[in-house]
Amino acid sequence: MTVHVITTSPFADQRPGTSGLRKRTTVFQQQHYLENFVQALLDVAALPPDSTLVVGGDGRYHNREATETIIRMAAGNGITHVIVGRAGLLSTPAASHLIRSGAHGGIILSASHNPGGADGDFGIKYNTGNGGPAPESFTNAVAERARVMQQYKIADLPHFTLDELGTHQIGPLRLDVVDPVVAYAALMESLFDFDAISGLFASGFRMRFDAMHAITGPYAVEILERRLGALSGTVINRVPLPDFGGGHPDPNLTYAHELVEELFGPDAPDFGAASDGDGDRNMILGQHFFVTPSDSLAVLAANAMLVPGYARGLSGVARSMPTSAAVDAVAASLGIPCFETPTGWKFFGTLLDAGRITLCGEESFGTGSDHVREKDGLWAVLFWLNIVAERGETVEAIVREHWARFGRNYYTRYDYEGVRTEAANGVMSHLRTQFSALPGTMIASRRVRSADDFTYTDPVDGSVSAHHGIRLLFDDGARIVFRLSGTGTEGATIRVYIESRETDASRLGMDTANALTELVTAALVISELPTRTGRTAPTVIT
Ligand code: VG1
Ligand code: CO
Repeated sequence: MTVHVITTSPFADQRPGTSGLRKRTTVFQQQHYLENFVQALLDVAALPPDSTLVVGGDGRYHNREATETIIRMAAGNGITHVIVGRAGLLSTPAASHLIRSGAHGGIILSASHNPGGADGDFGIKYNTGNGGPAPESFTNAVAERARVMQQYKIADLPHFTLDELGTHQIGPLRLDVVDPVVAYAALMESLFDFDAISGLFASGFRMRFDAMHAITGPYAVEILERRLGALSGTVINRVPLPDFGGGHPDPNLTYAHELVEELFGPDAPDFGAASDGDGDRNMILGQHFFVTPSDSLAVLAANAMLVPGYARGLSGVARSMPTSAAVDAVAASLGIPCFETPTGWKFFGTLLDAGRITLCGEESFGTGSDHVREKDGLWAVLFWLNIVAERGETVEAIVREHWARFGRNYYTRYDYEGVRTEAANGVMSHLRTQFSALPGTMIASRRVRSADDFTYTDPVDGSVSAHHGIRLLFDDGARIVFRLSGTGTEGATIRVYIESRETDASRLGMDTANALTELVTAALVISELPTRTGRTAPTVIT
């Protein structure tokens, strides 16, 4: 095997964001661009020569070429064993599971919920041996390394294919091509009561799952239709496509509109769900009913004892800072700790590894547990199905009963996408100038308790991470949070998160928009967002 050492020069923009490096596909297709970043990942990972690396991605445009390049570079860097999903495909949670089953790390190709295709986005990230996204200390080191990259190593391997399952010896490299679904499906069977869920479907329970032409199609068909007996056709948009059929593979009320129309239409199924580009997000719908992701996390925590994999109870829970405090109320009633972390799954890793939490989630349609180290879309869907099967109640009834018991956190998120970067930064700095003046003032008929920029100290390793969003906290539990997205590729995206807490039984059934009108107005006034950005309405409201 010949190893070529290729001379290159650094790119100035290779700094990972919330979840790896995401750029336009055309940026990744520049000569040496992917290679430079992969070399930086491998340099920082510094895996010993006999290590095993998992490689796979969500199947978007450029996935296969990038996978083959990474395999050649892994060999060129002395790695002797690579596990890859057939055709280079692996959902993010399935990749996490494979890494945890004995590999030393993994490279995941995905821009997740971002659109794909030749004129869409591409992405790449590194997961460490625990199966989770590399921590900030790692991603910062990668950015530093990429900034000075002068050469990368790539092996001249004999011809190989990603389409034939099995172990292939390619020069010094052992390449295991695995079915992307098998190990993951077995993991799901070990956690959930498949008999109970099959019984639910056998009784006539109807479901629709929208795979959005992304990676979860084959997983959902195998698990929901083949193993659990859901009607054939339950999974729609089931064929993964390199451009996701031109859609935006983000399972929310705006982009999963086909599913939403059906669940809110006549003769709606009992249950609806969708996942994103790489399979780690989930949206849960009941008949004519939307479950906010923050509520979903709280409901899973409150009902975990009904599910075999969690029947022993939860050690603790965690949520990202902008996620509503609905789960906090459940944790308090269970008498378990509840942690608040910055946005991005990488911050849950230490807590999960230390056994301090069992469940965690984000408001951005992400929920997960200690079964892997990524959020997991289908896992959340199965968790819900298991609860519905056990309780024999509708999704809506389960959520309403939850509110009656724990109170309700009204919650909405406004996204302003593609804002000019200077305007977005202007909004954030204008808010910062008000930190000392705001506390004690009355806004939206509530008293401001504090205004700050969220800084996190990891309770396990003590690492500190700053600037994770501006918080206005009110005396009555309401909150307004402003953040700039770290996953977009075009200009800036401002996210405004608004929440109010209600425990008065007569006020639990309000329309969310009505319940939050005053706070929304206040958020726009205080931030001067409309005048500074020229935006009169958000791109997406969740
Ligand atoms: C968004 C979400 C965040 C999530 C991240 C990755 O990040 O807000 O909660 O962890 O996407 O999700 P940001 O920085 O754009 O707000 V995924 O499914 O795109 O890997
Ligand atoms: Co995702």
